[in-house]
Amino acid sequence: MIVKRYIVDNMQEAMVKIRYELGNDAVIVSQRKIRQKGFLGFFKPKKIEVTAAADDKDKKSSKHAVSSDIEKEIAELKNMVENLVKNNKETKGTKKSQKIRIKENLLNNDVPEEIIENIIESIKKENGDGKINAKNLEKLLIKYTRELLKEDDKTDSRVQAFVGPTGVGKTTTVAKLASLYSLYRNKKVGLITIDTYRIGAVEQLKAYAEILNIPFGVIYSIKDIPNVLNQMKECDIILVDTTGRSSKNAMQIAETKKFIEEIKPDKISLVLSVTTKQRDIKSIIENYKMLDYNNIILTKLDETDIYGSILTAAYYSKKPISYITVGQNVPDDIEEANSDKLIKLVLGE
Ligand SMILES: Nc1nc2c(ncn2[C@@H]2O[C@H](COP(=O)(O)OP(=O)(O)OP(=O)(O)O)[C@@H](O)[C@H]2O)c(=O)[nH]1
Ligand SMILES: [Mg+2]
Repeated sequence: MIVKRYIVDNMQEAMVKIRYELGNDAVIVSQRKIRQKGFLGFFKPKKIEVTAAADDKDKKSSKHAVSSDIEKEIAELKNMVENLVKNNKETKGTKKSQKIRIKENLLNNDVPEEIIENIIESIKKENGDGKINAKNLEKLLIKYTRELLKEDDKTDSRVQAFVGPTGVGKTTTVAKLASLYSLYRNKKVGLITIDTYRIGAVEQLKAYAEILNIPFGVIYSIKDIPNVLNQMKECDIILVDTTGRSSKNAMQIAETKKFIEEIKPDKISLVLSVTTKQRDIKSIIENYKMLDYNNIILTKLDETDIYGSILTAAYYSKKPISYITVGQNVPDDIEEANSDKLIKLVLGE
């Protein structure tokens, strides 16, 4: 028995290939519509995955003894397929149908309507009255996405604070960065936490400090700040972990702000998980503006295939994305973000 999988545009094409390769007695085992990964996949027509099976003997005999009738039939089918493909190409590419497709597909990907309208407007503006075909749509999308996904300046600021909602991975990210700086970049790193709110939070960061054999300090109240910072005066890099705050609770964020104002970090990173709903990302980004963060770190990219939230985060914050994290392992699962990498994630390869 031979089983083969075909990725085709339509069933006629599948039939031609199956008959030619597996013979007349081949049977179709399954067929399903498939789509490519990433945003660009949404703009491409769906393909069909067809699995066909044939007896080994059938294939050999039929392949060698294709009768002229079958050859004729194949030629006809080929012709049909070519015509179909041609017609398809001609009907695609009108401005209206592309616009509707962009909208539908981005909505499917959970991208907020406002961003979609903005994308369509930019493409319309850029393109004038010209016809949009799949190819220049791709180009414009890449261009637009690149504008949104600004590069981070990547300066290693001395005092860096990490803020964000509960459970997004702030402490884990701080531990990853502490390891990178101390093990790979030979920096003297100090760790500080102001999270004395969640049970076990102090111990969590302290454990990493002990493994890395680096100084560790806890800020219980604002008056501790000068002292704890002073203990770390020898450090090249000081990473400050904070309490997870619900973005809906402005009072809690204001509480963190009091500490941040006194610590005066050189850089504040807003840590966000890409598994967060798009609408929530928008409100987190807005409500945390109170803390005047400089850049964004996106976590848990390993937990999803839909990367629309990268675009959402960049669009609403207008801040660069500095790191992405891709798993629970310290320190391995963190990567510096750059525009090319982010564009690939958002739009697909
Ligand atoms: N899959 C995955 N899990 C992650 C990632 N980063 C962190 N986590 C996990 O997310 C959970 C919460 O991580 P923490 O670092 O404690 O999150 P936090 O933001 O400090 O949480 P709070 O201090 O409670 O606000 C842990 O189980 C981490 O292992 C990541 O990139 N991918
Ligand atoms: Mg934490």
